[in-house]
Amino acid sequence: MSSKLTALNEWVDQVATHTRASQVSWCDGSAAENERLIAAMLESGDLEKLNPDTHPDCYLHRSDPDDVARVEHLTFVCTEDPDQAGPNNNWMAPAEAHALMKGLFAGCMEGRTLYVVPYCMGPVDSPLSRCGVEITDSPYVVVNMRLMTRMGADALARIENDGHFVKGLHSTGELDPDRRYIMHFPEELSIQSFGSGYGGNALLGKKCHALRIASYQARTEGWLAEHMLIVGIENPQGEVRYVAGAFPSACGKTNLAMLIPPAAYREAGWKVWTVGDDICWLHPGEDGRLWAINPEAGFFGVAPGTGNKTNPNALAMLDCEAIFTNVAVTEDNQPWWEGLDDRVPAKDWRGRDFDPRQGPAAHPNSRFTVSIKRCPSYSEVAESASGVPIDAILFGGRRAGLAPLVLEARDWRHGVLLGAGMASETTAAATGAVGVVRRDPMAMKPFCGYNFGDYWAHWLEVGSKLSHPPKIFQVNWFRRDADGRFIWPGFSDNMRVLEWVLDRCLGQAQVRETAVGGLPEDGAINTDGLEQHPDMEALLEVEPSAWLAELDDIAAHLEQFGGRVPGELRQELDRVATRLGEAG
Ligand code: OXD
Ligand code: MN
Repeated sequence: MSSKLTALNEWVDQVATHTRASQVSWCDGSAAENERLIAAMLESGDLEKLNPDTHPDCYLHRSDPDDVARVEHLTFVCTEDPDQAGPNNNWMAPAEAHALMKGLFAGCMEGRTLYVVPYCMGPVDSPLSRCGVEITDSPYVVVNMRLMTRMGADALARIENDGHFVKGLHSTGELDPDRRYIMHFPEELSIQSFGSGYGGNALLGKKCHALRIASYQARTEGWLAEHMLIVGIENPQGEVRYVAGAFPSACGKTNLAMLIPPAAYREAGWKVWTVGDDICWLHPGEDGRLWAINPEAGFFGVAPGTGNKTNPNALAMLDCEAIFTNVAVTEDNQPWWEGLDDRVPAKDWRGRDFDPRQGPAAHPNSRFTVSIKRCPSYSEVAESASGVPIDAILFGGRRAGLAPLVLEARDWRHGVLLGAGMASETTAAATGAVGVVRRDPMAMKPFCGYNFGDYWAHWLEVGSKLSHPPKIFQVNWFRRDADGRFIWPGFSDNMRVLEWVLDRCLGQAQVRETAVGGLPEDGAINTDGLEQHPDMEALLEVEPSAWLAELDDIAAHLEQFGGRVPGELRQELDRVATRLGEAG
């Protein structure tokens, strides 16, 4: 091993000694290694083989029933100064967190193999990518990391070249919820996660590295690490424009990233290309535009609700080489979840005979893991070292009322306010109550590794460096009528909104300026061919008194961050409120 890797070797030795691991295995990411790990997990019962005729090389993992989602209340950002982490994070002093974790990790790998997993977030040859090494005692984590990141020998070679990497230490421990912590040390570029095997808590490249640690790092280096999908829209002239979109967990990012345009659009020559479904790293380019890479190499998607109407591309990629976690199975051992089709499953996610009285067959946060390359709409630009230029940024939430289908920000500063004011109903992706409206700025509430006040200032700073910034829009696919029914059909028909958005980027489509932002003019959103004509007036309604109350609530939310909130953001809020008052 070269001298550049000394720090890595020393760290591995030190962890192996402290955890009393029985063996150390350096992962090279090869197919042979993957096969060995899968065979061992089939043997131990960690994985079950699914129907090899319908789903070759697909496996089911049933997690501990108490370990099925991210645990935000056990997730900490540990910086010397608590204000650095901000009220948006749980904070613990680094020394205290280190002492706590040292106690938990002591001897925890006795009788277990310690896997060293080198990985690269982003294309291995891209200057925008960043590497990490995860030490874990979970073979399930290793096989998932192989799908979700560029893992193994190439990543190790890059680490040797870079000379630095993010250190992630993980053990499933005893899966005891009372001995479970996800600790981030942004100042040390390190992560320690104990007591959970669930994706967002255990696949450390994803939320822990690519969002919490990377957002912190991005601030010091002048870029943005965001909870966003990246999608390319090709028009009939063959021009592709890229859109990034931030939506809270389980609000349809994966579906939007893989959208298939409605028939009339397809016939006219529109195509949609998938670049990423969850995380986006945005860098100001020399041309004054914002360039994006997807740091991930796979999807860790929510299974329930994925069906032929909502996301046929996802279904097509899930019939081979996928890992399913906490889904149900049919009589003939095919994976099944609510929203897939009308078959009745045989076993639920806990492996019990399915009985609807015991709740849904698949866990509401059950997941699939699969390589992005298996997606029929996968775009090879996902491998581009320079990334893709972004024309539009969407901020979306799940809101039954208030927020219109689409709203255009007047400029970057107004767009940052729309992002900072985002709110959404909570979902099953995290433990806790579902369906409660909470503020989720830029969909980063669970993922921003530093104080939101500083984060918004950083957004404004990045915008000031862009001579051609993307246009920013707020969208809401989830508005409901008085009877609680969704008004907008969503899914592939969201293409209609994207068309308007992209036309706006070219300065073409018609817009009606209002106090809160630009709305599509009557008839500007194409509704031709929709089975049912949606009530566009209700979808685009902006009710001044409700918005004034919303602005008050946003102001109160910003106040939590006190002096760290940039003055410009406060001024922007006042400006919108004044205009709204005048208009009212
Ligand atoms: C995810 C999440 O897993 O946001 O992507 O929870
Ligand atoms: Mn996510």
